[in-house]
Amino acid sequence: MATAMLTCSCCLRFKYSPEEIEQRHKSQQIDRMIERERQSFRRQVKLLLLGAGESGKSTFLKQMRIIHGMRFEPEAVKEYQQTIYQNLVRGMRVLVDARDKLGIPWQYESNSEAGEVVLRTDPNTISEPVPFARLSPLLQALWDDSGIRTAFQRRSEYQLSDSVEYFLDNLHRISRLDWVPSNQDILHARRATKGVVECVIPIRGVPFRFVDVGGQRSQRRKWFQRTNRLEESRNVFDTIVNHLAFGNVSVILFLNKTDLLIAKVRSGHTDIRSHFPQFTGDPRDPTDVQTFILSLFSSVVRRRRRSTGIGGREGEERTQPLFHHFTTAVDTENIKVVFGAVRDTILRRNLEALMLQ
Ligand SMILES: Nc1nc2c(ncn2[C@@H]2O[C@H](COP(=O)(O)OP(=O)(O)OP(=O)(O)O)[C@@H](O)[C@H]2O)c(=O)[nH]1
Ligand SMILES: [Mg+2]
Repeated sequence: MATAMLTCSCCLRFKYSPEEIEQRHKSQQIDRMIERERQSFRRQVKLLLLGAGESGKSTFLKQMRIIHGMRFEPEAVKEYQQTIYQNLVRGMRVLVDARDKLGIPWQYESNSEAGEVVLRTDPNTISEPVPFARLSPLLQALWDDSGIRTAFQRRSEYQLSDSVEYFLDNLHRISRLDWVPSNQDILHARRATKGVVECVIPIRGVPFRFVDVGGQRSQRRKWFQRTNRLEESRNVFDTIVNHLAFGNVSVILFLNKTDLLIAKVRSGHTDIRSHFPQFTGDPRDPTDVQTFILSLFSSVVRRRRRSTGIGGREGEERTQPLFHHFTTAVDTENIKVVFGAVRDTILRRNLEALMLQ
């Protein structure tokens, strides 16, 4: 067999014209390219980011870009800048409205007028540095008012975007006419994902295809009336992990917003037992609360997941371990460490699967 493949070039000279040789060469090149593509497609890792709205899926994807050295294009940075101005105006409108509805008095009565101005401002009209800089002294005065701060502390009683505090604390810097959003600012920028966003990042020579699926908004509104965000997330996880279509898929659970959870538990403003009376640990101990939350999620895994054959016989029914990580998606160092572990596991399994083929 090996001898049949040893085509000597002197024979070719007699059999084929130079054009034919050139064509054969080209055709071989194309074959090799197709094979390379096929190999790369086989090795491709597809990562679906699923979860409730506002849980941090797009933020995780932004981190993937940052960590793997993919810069944000100037146009994208400009869009984030506009989003951040709007996040700030919207956030303050929610706070002013909440202060009023909760009946919290102003610290300085003069801020009542500033509140009115902000309520009358359409966030969509504030997308450029100059109009934003004009409005920002009012935003600052309001943020400094203890009435607004009290309303902010009671944010669990209404819906306020998680990044509002970060942006208001950085208002002075953001109001400068020459301000350009940093990576940290971009990570906090909040814009709901519409539809599906895909992004391929080569990692250690393997293409990772990240698919970011926007949270289901229509259902979310329904959920707000009867559940809290944690329950909403658990419902989404239940649907995914027990879904037939995902029987063969590895699931990694990211319990995100660890920074906010720790701050909340330590602040003493809320008590997990008011939502989950079955909690028996110390409500002021973040580790106790995290262990409990993890058990809430692992307890919904009903389906015996189908083994892919790795570490077990092909088609054998067995429960796959549930990998989990507590994450803070806005913290690049944290995501670097977590993703490093996830990446190594995925690449190892990928290699094992290829060797079994
Ligand atoms: N403090 C903190 N904020 C976070 C964290 N993860 C995400 N956020 C913020 O939470 C908000 C929502 O995050 P997104 O990434 O837009 O959420 P999503 O899951 O893509 O939401 P949809 O697109 O609506 O499905 C953004 O303002 C983020 O900056 C986190 O770990 N800690
Ligand atoms: Mg999103």
